[in-house]
Amino acid sequence: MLAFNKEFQVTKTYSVLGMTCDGCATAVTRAIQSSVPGAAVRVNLEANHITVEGIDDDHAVEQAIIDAGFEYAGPA
Ligand SMILES: [Cu+2]
Repeated sequence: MLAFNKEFQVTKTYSVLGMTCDGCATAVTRAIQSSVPGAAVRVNLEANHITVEGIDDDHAVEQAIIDAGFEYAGPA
């Protein structure tokens, strides 16, 4: 579910390694959204990037990515 809220003013892009298919993209998206309900996540598999809107907490994003089984490679 993509939720858009005008309160969401923060958009950040991160490098994430290990995502190879739509299933991976969904897993990462769900992990982040379970950590931060309402966050909007876009995944660019080719670039190994994710864009997260609505959360300004790098550590929470990192932990969600790791918990989902992928490698967090920092802000992109
Ligand atoms: Cu996959």
